[in-house]
Amino acid sequence: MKKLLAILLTLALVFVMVAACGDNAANDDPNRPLTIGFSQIGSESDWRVGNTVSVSEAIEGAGWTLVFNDANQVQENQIRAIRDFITQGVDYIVFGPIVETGWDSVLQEVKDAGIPLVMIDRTIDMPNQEDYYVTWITNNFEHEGIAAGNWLIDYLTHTGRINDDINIVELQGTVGSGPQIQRLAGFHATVGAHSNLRITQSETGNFETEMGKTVMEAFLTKAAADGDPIDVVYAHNDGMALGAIQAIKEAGLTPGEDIIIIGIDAVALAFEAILAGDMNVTVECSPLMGPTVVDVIQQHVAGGTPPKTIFNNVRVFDETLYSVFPDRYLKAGDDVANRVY
Ligand code: GYE
Repeated sequence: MKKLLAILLTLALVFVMVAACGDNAANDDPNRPLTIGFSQIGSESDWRVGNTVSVSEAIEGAGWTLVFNDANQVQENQIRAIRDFITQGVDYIVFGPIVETGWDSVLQEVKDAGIPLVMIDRTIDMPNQEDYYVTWITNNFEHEGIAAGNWLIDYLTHTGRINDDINIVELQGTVGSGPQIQRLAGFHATVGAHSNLRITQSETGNFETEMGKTVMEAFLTKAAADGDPIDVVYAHNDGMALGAIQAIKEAGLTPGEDIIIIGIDAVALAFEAILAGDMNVTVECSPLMGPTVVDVIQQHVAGGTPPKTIFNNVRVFDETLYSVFPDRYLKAGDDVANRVY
């Protein structure tokens, strides 16, 4: 009887050791093949497409399996995609949140499932949010808004208009998204120091070119009815700035001259518009996060602790002030060949 018990105990011990070994090997081997679920917001802009390509190519380039979902700018779709990733048992989730709030339940579910999350791009707003992701790879949206405002102040100073009454219209991003909230706040705080610089109209264009054009048409109609012409367009992304440029041309005005055009992202089409004289400036916000995503996952899978937050730099490109303030602005023409999105 004693012998049988000893055999059974030994067997149980061996079983536990084998199971533990198998588990450790799976967790500790940094070269094991991974499956990565990537929940993307949508494909609303060239920035977004550039982001999707960068992250997808990097994941596949690392030899991992990519499970991709495009939520078509609908939060519920993102929540559903993340739940599907949990059901499928992916090894990591890469997630760019469309808006700041409403993620508490689903991110708790990810945590409970023990799946590490890498957050990219936009901010979230929830209690103890840092407990829910390994790393957050992003851009500083408030600084982008401040940079756009400072460029305008420098430009108006340089052209002798800083004391004139200036009417600014604003095309906002997706309502409730981090870049919409922070690009608005940064810009308003900066131009707000000058009482003659007034934001006369401000509406969302949902980060989409077509909607930017439609909203700009309405802005132009109202400005004409009020007899109070628009001097500046501040668009929360280049796509909407490009839509506004079309609307301005169709209204018989000259964008870049009659109306100053400010965008954010630094997409290739914005560089073309700046070189053509249709647009005045773009503030860079890099979507090329793929290599950093892979780097973070590789560090984490090998047992390391990657940095909690990784910010890209803010650079500002134009064709006028770069020569006046070489420490603040870069010449668009010098960087046009490097635009990959
Ligand atoms: O500026 C815009 C895109 O979240 C920073 O989303 C991103 C923004 C980007 O659609 O073009």
